[in-house]
Amino acid sequence: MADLASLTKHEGKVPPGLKSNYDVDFVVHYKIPLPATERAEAEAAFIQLIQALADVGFATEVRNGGKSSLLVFTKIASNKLLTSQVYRYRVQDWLYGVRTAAPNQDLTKYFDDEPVTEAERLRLAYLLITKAKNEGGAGITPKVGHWKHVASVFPLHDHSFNRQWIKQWSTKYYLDDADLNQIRDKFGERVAFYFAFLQSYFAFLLFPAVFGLGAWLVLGQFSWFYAVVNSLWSVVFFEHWKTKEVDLAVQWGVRGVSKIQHPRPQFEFEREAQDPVTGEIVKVYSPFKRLARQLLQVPFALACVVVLGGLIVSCFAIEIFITEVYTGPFKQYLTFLPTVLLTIFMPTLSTLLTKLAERLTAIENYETQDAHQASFVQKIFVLNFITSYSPIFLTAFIYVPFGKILVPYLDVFQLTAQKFTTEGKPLPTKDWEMNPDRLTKQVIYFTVTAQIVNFATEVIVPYVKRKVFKAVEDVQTEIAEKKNGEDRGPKDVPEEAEFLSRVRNEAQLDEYDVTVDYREMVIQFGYLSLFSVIWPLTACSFLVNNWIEARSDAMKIAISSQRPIPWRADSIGPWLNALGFLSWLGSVTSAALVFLFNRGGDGHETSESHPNGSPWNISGWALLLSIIFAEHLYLVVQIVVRNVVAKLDNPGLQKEKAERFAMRKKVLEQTFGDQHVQEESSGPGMTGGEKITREALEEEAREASRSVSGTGSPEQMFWLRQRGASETIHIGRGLISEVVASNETKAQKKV
Ligand SMILES: [Ca+2]
Repeated sequence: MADLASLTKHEGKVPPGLKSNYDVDFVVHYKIPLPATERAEAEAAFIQLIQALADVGFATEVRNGGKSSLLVFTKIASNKLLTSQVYRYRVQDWLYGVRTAAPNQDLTKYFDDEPVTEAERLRLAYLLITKAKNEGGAGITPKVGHWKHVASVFPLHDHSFNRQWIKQWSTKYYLDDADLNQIRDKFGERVAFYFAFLQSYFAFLLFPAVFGLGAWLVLGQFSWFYAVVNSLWSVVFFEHWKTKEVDLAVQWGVRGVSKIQHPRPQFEFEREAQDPVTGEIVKVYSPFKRLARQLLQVPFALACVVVLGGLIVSCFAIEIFITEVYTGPFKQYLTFLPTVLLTIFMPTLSTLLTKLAERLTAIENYETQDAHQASFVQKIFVLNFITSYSPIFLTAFIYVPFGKILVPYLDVFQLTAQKFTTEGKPLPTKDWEMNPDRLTKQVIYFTVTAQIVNFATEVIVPYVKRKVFKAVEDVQTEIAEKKNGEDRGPKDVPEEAEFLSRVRNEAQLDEYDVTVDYREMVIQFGYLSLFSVIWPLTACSFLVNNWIEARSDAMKIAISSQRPIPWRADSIGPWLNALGFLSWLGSVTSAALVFLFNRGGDGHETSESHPNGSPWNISGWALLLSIIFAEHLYLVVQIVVRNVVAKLDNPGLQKEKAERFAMRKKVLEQTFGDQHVQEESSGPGMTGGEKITREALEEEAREASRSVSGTGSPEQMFWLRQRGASETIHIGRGLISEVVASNETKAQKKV
């Protein structure tokens, strides 16, 4: 903990860059619906929003958000409320075993020893905004149900930090612990874990990169020696990361936080029942019903295989026909046909299936965010597994060994094409011969070209898109201004104008989703583990790519995303399983590839032993492979069964859970007195002292305004424009009617 304290010490003072954030904790981006009919409802919801925020102890200020929206700035109004919240959550951490020592009862001394970090403050503020009302929060769920007009709730970027961060990283070869700790302090452990994983993986890639280069020069492709070493490396990396993950969690003081679950607001319970052990009222949803819904994952996986697999197989077949059989006119153009088909259909189908995966996960109705996320990640992994690896599987295990039998069936294309030609003449074709370079070329495509394409779609495309949108918008505004002869931009107070335009900009950015980045890296690891025996230089390509990846992901967070909410995490979560699975599958595919493509024994394939598309060459190894596959199939079944069984709570575990719950409740009661009996409920005010009410907060704000009147710092002035929730509501309603009215006049002008 000494480490943690020293890290957080300097956070107590506000660094100069943060000053420009006007002490804002969170910004609520509130969209105003344009139809005048919805005005009353939007206004009512806005009033409820401000009231809900004020009730849990937030000071609020409202400003014009541009593009018919409002920006509601919030900050935890009093230091007392903040420290009480922090203290409460730290006690909870201790009860869950996340902290080894109980927080000191002497609060002043305690917060001197271990000050509140920025990430901690933001996390607690966010929980206070989003937690359900009966759990002491404001119950605001962005985009969901009653709060559908709340587009997002986001913290503001610390721009001076971001600038320094990007500058620092782009001039460094290697990221050390201090760099990761910085990420952790600013963006929370969840994001820090991603970068820690990326860094570990990058460091581990050095070995296969050097070894791969050597193998490529000396051993050639499909060397059994390379396969064995590569499989061993995968296992060592996986096991190393498992230990490293625990080590980091301990260092960061978050070991076990995954046990503290955040309830999902969308969870629907069947009934409320009394817990037999604790007597607590708990929300119940039948685990068997859930299991039945979880079983829908099987048809989902099958649908993915059929839809995506079907598309890939068709494009694959068309490609082989055009490039390897067809010899007629326009061949050079037709070669692009499968690529065009894939680029059109693949993203569309992937998006559709991802939506379906989201839907399925939602109806599985999980109680907690973590369980929901884990289940979603599982489905995403299945989807990406198929799209990423099936083309190579097809070539290696279908095209090469069975080509001689299957390719003649591609005459289907010839017959189809013949119907459309006027003469009905057969298409010019040649006898098929297997293309021995096909497999290698494919692997190079996925491990080099596709990585570059990924980089472009991840960083460059969104950047250009935003620039273009902005330019178009500027032109539109200019035209509108000329036409109407009036200034349509929001009228800001000059000293705030720059700040507000920056916030409006941040409100338009995407939310950062660390899942996307994990997916990219885990899938990449799969190529190395599964297929690098085909092309041993794979790791060299990844080494270069991942150096850039870490920097471009940092830029993605700093420039093109809203600042992430600093969630905690004690591991990379469900991706660990995916990693273990790929590392294991790698040993199977590598062995199969070596058996199939290299039977020379000395690592140098000879032309007569190399498979050439005729299955008659397959003999002994087929038997061996069947045995390996059968044995591994057994392992897969075992893992699936184990997971299913583990999901069904058994009575012993339930009892233990209930007893722990009772213990925590008792300690909390003793610590916080009678008024806060429920463990998770933590309204403002505690330790039996005076209760923090909205009136008291407003009074505090008024008093502060008297003392600074007109001479305060920009921050103080910012928060004093609207004194108390009622003024925020008043101004906000005014802004809403302005927007609705200007929309109406615009509509009339058009008519
Ligand atoms: Ca990335």
